[in-house]
Amino acid sequence: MDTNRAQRASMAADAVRMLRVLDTQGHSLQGTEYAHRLSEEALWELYSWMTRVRLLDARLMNLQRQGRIGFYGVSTGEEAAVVGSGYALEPEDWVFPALRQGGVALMRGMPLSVYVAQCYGNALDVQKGRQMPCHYAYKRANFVAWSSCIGTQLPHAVGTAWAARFKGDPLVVLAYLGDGATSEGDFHVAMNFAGVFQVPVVFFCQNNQWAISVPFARQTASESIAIKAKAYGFEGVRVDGNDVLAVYEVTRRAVEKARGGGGPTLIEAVTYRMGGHSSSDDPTRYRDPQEVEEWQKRDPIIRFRRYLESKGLWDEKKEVQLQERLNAEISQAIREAESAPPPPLETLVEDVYAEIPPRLRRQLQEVKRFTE
Ligand SMILES: Cc1ncc(C[n+]2csc(CCOP(=O)(O)OP(=O)(O)O)c2C)c(N)n1
Ligand SMILES: [Mg+2]
Repeated sequence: MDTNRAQRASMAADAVRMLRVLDTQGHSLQGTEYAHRLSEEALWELYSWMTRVRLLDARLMNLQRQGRIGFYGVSTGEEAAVVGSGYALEPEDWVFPALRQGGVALMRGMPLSVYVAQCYGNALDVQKGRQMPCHYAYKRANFVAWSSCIGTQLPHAVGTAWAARFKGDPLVVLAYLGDGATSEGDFHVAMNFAGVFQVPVVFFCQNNQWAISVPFARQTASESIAIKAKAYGFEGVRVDGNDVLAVYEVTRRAVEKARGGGGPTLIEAVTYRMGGHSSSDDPTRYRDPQEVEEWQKRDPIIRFRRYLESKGLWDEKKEVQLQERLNAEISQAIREAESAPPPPLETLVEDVYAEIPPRLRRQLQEVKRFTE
């Protein structure tokens, strides 16, 4: 085999086999080419982020159940995919999220109180209550608002990456999607354009096995999602999405490659949606509880905890302290969000026209007469 053919064959293999650093018991796999090189602080930081996301999801889902926020979608079971990929970015990079990557906004500097306020749509919410809950955006973190329409963020991400290439900005765009989004036209349009123009984008697909009630088996007849990249002329990599070290390593490599002018990569992180699709869903109506039990054994946080324990970096006491600290942070953020007023009525007519037209001013006055 010549070098190119050998390289292509190895790329195709990576798109089907699943790359791993830790086994399900948290043991480091020997001889892996994806061996990590993170400091002890970085390992603990990854663990803390995963734990923060899990606790935050549980607390916010409770707020939804109490009728204090309208809607919520957890990323429970997918924390390694979210945190491992987000950790591989630099501050100048851009993120186009899908439904479950709010944790990445936090990792990139979105304050927790602003994150919680987004779910309330109040005056602290930077989007002024105009988005559905869980559709976070934070400009200083280059974290772009998500449209609920599945897959639409992908052409936007590719356009942003293309613009960066034109301008010579050495930034990378991380575009998230779910397995369901791979059946949308926008996915294929984005992949094709990214391949032809070799833009610095990394597509990160959280294959959590379900798209609301549609199982992965009904989503594609391909061997994997990652292999779809081959048709568009670039690399696809399949990684164990519940192995935070593997996710980090694979994303880091893809980001480095894109930054160096090496073009796009499609990463498929194989994971599992442990909860319902959202607070509006009841998964017991369409999926086997045994399947959930099986995946619970592969819980990404427990797996990583075992690894940390084996390295002497985790014990019960540290866990209790961490959870107490995180819960206190979350409580404080909820208190701040709940004490904020609703967005000012003026926001109803702002941000569309450079100058508010007289007709909208009149309507605003009329609304004020009814509400004051
Ligand atoms: C274009 C479009 N079609 C259908 C829907 C309804 N819908 C909302 S989420 C979703 C499933 C998304 O599944 P996936 O991409 O796997 O992401 P996940 O929710 O599993 O993270 C669907 C079909 C939508 N929002 N937009
Ligand atoms: Mg899915």
